Amino acid sequence: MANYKIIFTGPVGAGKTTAISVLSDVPMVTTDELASDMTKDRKSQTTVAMDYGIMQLAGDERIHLYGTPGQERFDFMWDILTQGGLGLVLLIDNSRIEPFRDLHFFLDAFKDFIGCTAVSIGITRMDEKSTPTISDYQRELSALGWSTLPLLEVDARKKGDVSLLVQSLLYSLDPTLAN
Ligand SMILES: Nc1nc2c(ncn2[C@@H]2O[C@H](COP(=O)(O)OP(=O)(O)O)[C@@H](O)[C@H]2O)c(=O)[nH]1
Ligand SMILES: [Mg+2]
Repeated sequence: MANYKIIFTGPVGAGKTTAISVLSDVPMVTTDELASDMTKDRKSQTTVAMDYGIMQLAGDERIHLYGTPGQERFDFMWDILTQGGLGLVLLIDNSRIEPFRDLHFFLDAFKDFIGCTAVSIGITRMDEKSTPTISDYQRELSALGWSTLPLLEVDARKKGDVSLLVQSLLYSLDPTLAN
């Protein structure tokens, strides 16, 4: 049996828990607990440890999906979570005040991992706030020297959207993987 591992990251509220739950073929394991700090204004639950789900592919292949804790005070876990990972899915919440800042922060925080694997970027909540646009992100990524990264508008609640994001990650790693 072939087992792969993908890590989902991004700021609190970007849709990591939602994306993993819509993709997972088994009931998702989550460690969401009541938020005890400033994030409680944003939503009533936040991920303090991690999310975990499994995507069953054709044949015996499985992709294990791990979500990082959204809050930066849990960043000590990121190195552990990425070990053995095939690549990273970065979700950016377009409705936050400075989404480009989030983009820079996460690309920088995971640069060592991305450098030896791959990343695909999904911009969420564009239904709530339509700017910056995907073209704006494209320009920003080009300016940062990341012009060839897969970049998609996604709604984390829609399985088709997040599946495409995962497929584009697999495709960028190995065009024969993403069938
Ligand atoms: N309107 C809208 N809501 C979204 C979108 N993606 C996720 N959500 C919602 O945003 C909330 C936070 O998502 P969650 O998965 O908990 O974010 P996490 O903190 O990254 O794990 C949930 O209520 C989701 O249903 C999107 O593209 N548009
Ligand atoms: Mg979460």
